[in-house]
Amino acid sequence: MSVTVKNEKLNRWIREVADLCAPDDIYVCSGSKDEYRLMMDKLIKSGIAIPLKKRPNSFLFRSDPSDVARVEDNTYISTASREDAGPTNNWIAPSDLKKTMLDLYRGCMKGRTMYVIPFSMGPIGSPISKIGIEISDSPYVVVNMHIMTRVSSQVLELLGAYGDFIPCLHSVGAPLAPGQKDTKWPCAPIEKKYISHFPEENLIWSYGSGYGGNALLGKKCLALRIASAMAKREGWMAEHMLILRLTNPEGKQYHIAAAFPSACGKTNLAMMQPSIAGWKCECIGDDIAWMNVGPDGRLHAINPENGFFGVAPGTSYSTNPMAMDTLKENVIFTNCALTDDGDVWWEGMDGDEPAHVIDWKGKDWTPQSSTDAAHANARFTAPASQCPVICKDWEKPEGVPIDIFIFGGRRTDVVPLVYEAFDWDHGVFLGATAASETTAANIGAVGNLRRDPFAMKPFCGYNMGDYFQHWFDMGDRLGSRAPRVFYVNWFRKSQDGKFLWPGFSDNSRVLKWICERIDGRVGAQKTPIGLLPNEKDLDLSGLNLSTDNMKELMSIDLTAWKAEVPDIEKHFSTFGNRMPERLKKQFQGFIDALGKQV
Ligand code: OXD
Ligand code: MN
Repeated sequence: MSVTVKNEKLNRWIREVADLCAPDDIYVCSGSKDEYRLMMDKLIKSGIAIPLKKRPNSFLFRSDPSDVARVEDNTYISTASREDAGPTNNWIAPSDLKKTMLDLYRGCMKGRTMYVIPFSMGPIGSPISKIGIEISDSPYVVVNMHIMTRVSSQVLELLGAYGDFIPCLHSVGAPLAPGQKDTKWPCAPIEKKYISHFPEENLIWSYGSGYGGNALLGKKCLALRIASAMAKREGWMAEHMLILRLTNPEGKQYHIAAAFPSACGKTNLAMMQPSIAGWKCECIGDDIAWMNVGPDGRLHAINPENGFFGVAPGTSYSTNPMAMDTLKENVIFTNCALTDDGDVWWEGMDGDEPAHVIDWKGKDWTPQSSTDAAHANARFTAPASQCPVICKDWEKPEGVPIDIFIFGGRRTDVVPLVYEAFDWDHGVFLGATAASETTAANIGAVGNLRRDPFAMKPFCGYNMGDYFQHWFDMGDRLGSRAPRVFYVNWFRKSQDGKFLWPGFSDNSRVLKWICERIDGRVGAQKTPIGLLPNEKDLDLSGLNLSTDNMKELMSIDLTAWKAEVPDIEKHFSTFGNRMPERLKKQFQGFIDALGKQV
């Protein structure tokens, strides 16, 4: 049953949207288990959700083949001045963008129900949490939001009559004429998709896509793009980072926040089980960190999400056993393959390839088929609380104190396995120059190198030059209590194209070195790019890694690094006068250090 709304602003907004979008019905969500079940029942009846015989309370959805990932080219940061959105964002003036989108929204929910979804990013009632209301005409969005955020009528109670919230408007952009039969995945063509953010008024408007970050507006749109702009204004940080707790054999805890571009193994690292004896790793979050300076002067992080929206292909008991155990029940799968015995399957799963499945497009597939059975960006939506290694403190309202920041990306060459920044400012330089080969998480070419500063290029809701300055400002506030900064690359390959580092649980060896660095237990070699491990300090016990591999993993090819300089210069030049002087100084220092090593 639809919940009664007492909040004035919300009632006004619901009326405005209903007048504009003309839905057949309005339903205000309570977030209850019954609501989830009823919605799923309807989705099953209409053939949209496929219940999985092998996994209790779990369902498979198939999207339209044109709607399979985030659409960065159609994503906008709409600020009054173009400069405030900056060179990394698409920009249209708010009045023009609103005019275009209002035309699209007019009548766009005809034949559909308009769902009003009250949700909290972060534990309900925590001072760090933010309340959002998503209005959407997609029942798929409702059930996913139930898992990914805290959807609850308690949120409405918290709002009371006059409380404020972040309005997130979403439509799949596919009105139905009277009697028209719906498709299984309604959406608009690419030229009509708009994922728009108005950070100056904390407002999100999304139109035309039903997939992931385009439609589940609490995640990338609110918790990163809008939140990053709020964080800049209010003196905190909203980052594209996993959060984990590592405990050493003596019981000392270290909290790590790590930024990697999409589909670079963040979920795997967040749930990693160390291969080295006595070390323990617990997951706090796998994608987003909100961080505030605490009363102790340290940076405290919370995970604003409630679930994992992870990339399925490549996930297996060998790459991420804890994710596999998280996925046993109560999961929504999207664009995975369906096995003949009623389970999901994807490329890279354990065991033999099945002899036959129904692929993500709903067609028969056998190992002889020339296409993948699951889409490369097929996803699972799973409650974080189901993860066997979820940290007991993951919902602590005050968050966990961060000791270590790690940046990284997917680089087949040039970048060594691990190195440390000389200091905070150098760490900002490492974050600002981070680069990665592109993946399937975004619509576009796969495998090109792109600069993805702090893994935030697609998610920073304001000018990235100002974002860099914000990092310097936060460093100044934190002083000696600031986390230490490291850079890693798990993806370096040998000349013959093989990965040089085993990765996954063996990444714990790298994390161990990082912890030992901050405890002052190990030294490091100073190189032009940063501080590298001394040869004997990385714990490689029990690992059958040739010395040649290790040498190559740690090697610094100065010619290759010098070749990066023009690209960094081009990247930095795009920020014009928003480029912080301190970052220019770091860049000059890097060039000078390389120059000295001829
Ligand atoms: C994600 C992404 O889905 O970064 O987390 O694309
Ligand atoms: Mn992400």
